[in-house]
Amino acid sequence: MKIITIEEHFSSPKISEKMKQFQPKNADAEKDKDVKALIKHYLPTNEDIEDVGARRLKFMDESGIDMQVISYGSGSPQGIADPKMAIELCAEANEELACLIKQNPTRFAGFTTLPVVYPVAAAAELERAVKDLGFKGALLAGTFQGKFFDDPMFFPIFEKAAHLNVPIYLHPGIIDKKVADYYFKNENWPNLVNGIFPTSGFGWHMDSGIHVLRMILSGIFDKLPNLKLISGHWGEFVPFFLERMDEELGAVASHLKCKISQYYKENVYITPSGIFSETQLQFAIAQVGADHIIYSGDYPYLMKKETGDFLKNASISEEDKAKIGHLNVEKLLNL
Ligand code: GRE
Ligand code: ZN
Repeated sequence: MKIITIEEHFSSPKISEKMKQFQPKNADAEKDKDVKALIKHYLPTNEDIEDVGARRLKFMDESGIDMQVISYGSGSPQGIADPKMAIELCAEANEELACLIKQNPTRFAGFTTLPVVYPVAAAAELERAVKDLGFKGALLAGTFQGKFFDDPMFFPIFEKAAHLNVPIYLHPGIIDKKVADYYFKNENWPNLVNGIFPTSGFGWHMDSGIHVLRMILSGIFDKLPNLKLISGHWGEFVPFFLERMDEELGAVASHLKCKISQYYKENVYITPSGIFSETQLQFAIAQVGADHIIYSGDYPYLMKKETGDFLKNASISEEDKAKIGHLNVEKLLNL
């Protein structure tokens, strides 16, 4: 069975070098560096994340993956606050990835990175990336400096995505420091816990689930009914709470045309991001349906040899496996 995964990352050594100038040079930056050093063994090697060629293909062949849809990983130029630099570096990152994808167009496809600080330019870059460079959508990593994308200033980006009929992947990213400190910090815990709890251990997943809910509550899907979002990690907790939100939040969200769960099931696709749990898979099918699940492995943050086998061996119908493995994504991304 054909398998396509869509939350797979790369980074460019050239862009990483240029990004150094945007890193804050204060006490927080020093602390950030400490945490980064501590979690280093959680992070992929440069060899793995920078390669979009033989090394990645070898992993894909060994783990049964036919195609990866690749996006910029952490450290993406999306976060740059200077509009000119953001526009320049995002364009450069997109061109570099497009060029790498072109060398193996049957094995790789891509999601673009966008200079969100200047949404009109981000919309233009999305159009250029899709029409001229062959990208299949965009991936937004976290918030923009603590600002969620339901803020009306970002509307042009989503309007363009809907117009081009391409999805936007709302991926987790570093959460606001005040939130991280309030929920996830405890001086009595080991530093490593203080580094992972607010990030990949829980915090940025909660943040990303809230992000999708904020998009729904903003009413954007009434304005752009064909806008499609993708949410990783089996929907970042949200599928568990659809009934509760319909009852409690839906009752007061009279500005919305539909129930929260209806938007979720119609406008959002969820992916495993390498969390290969049969319980989650069964629940996701029951809750949002096999038509709204797409496969993903989160390479190279996770490099699980069982990526292909998990889906192939799952106790679900062959029809659902095909939908999740490739049919849904082929339709959504027009592959
Ligand atoms: C991810 O893409 O899921 C990711 C990062 C950075 C660190 C860990 C991680 O982008 O899982
Ligand atoms: Zn990821």
